[in-house]
Amino acid sequence: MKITDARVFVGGPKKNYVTLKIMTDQGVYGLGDATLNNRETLPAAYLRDYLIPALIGMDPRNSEDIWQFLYRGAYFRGGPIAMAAYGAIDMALWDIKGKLANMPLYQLFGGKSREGAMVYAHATGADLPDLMDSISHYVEQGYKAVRVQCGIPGMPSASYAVPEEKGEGKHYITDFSGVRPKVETWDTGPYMRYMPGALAEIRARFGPELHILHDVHHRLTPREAAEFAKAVEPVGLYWLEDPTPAEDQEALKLIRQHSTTPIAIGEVFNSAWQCNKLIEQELIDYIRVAVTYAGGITPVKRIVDLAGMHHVKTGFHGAPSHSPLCMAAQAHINAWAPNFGIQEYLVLGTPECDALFPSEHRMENGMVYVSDAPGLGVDFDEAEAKKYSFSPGSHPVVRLTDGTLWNY
Ligand code: KDG
Ligand code: MG
Repeated sequence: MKITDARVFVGGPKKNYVTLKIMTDQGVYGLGDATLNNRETLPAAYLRDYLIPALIGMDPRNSEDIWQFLYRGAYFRGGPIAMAAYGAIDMALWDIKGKLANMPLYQLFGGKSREGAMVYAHATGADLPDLMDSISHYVEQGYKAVRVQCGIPGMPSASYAVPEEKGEGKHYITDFSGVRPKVETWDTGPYMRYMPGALAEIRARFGPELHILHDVHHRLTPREAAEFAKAVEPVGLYWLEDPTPAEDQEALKLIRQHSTTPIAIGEVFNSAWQCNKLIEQELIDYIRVAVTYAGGITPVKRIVDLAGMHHVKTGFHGAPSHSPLCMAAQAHINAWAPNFGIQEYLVLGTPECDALFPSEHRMENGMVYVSDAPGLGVDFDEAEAKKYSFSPGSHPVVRLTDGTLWNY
C-alpha cells in the first residue's frame, strides 16, 4: 500500500483551519489537523514544500516509522510549526489505519474505558455578576465543569479571555483585523487582591458539586503563583491552569511546596520532552497537550501513558484553535485513556463548521460521546472548503501598566 498524493487546505468559518488529506493507492484517505493558531500558513508551507513530496510512495500503515522519519529524520528537531505538521500527518495515518481495520480509533488503542468524557465550558464576564450569568448559562445546559474568567476592577483592560462582545463562540483570542496585535493591559496587584474572593463567591453561589477551573494564562511569577494557589485552596478548584510560564520547570516546585491546588499545564508544549520532567516529578496534576501541537496521536499516547504512571490525568487543550479533526483524535484518546481527566471544549455552535467537517461525535449534557465510525470519524467536505480562504489574525500582546511587555 502506498501514499499517492496529499493536499493541504487553509480556511474555515471564522478560523484558518489547516486540513491535510492523504490519499492512497487503495482509495482510502486520511485526514489530519495542522492548525497552529495565528501561524496557520507556516505548517501548511512545511507540509506542501517539504513533507508531502517525501511521503509519496511510503506505506501509510507504517505510522510509527513515518513519525520517526519525520522527527528524527529532521536535523533541526521539533518546534511548534514542524510538530503541528507532523501532528496532521500522524492523525491522517491513524485515520487510514482505522478505516482499513474498519474500527473507530479508540478500539485500536484498547477500547472504551468510559461512555461519555466530561468537558468544561468557558464562562466569561466583564465583571462578577456578568460571569455568574455566564456560569449559570452553562450549568443550565448540563455542564458539570466550567472554566471561569472575569474582568478585574482596577485593571485598565479586561483580563485574559474576557470577550468584548458577548455570546457563544465569540473569538476573544484571535483578532482577525490583521497581524498587528492588539494590546491588553495586565496588573498583577488588582488580580491577586480580587480573584481569590471572586472564586470564593462563585463556589458559594454554585455549591460544592460544580467543577470550577481557572486559567492564569502564564501571568504570574512562581512566587506569586504559589501565593495565589494557596489563597484559593478553600475554593477547591478543579484546576489552576498555566499559573506561570513553564519554561522554568524547576520553579513549579515552589507552587507545589506551598499549595495543594491542582495544577494544569501544557497547552503550548510541542514535545514529550517538555512534559516528562513535570510528570515524573509530579509537579502537575493535568497534562494539557493538544494532539496537533504535540505532534500527533503517536507521541501523545506515550505522554498519556507516562502521565498515568505518575497520577497525572489528561486535560487536553480544546480552544477554538483546533479543528474538529484534532478534537476527534482527542475524543478517541479520551474514550480509551485510563487516566482521562477532562476535556476542554468550546461550543462554536456553527452549522458552517459542521458542514465543513461532518461527523457523528456528539455533545450532550457537558459530555462528549465518541463516534463509532471507522478511523477518526470526521470527514471533510471539499466543496464546502471552497467557500473559505485564509485571513490573517493575531493573538493580543500584554503590557504592564508602565508599558513593559508581559506574558500573554
Ligand atoms: O491560541 C491560544 C489559545 O488557544 C489559548 O489562549 C487558549 O489558554 C487557552 C485555553 O486554555 O483555551
Ligand atoms: Mg489556557
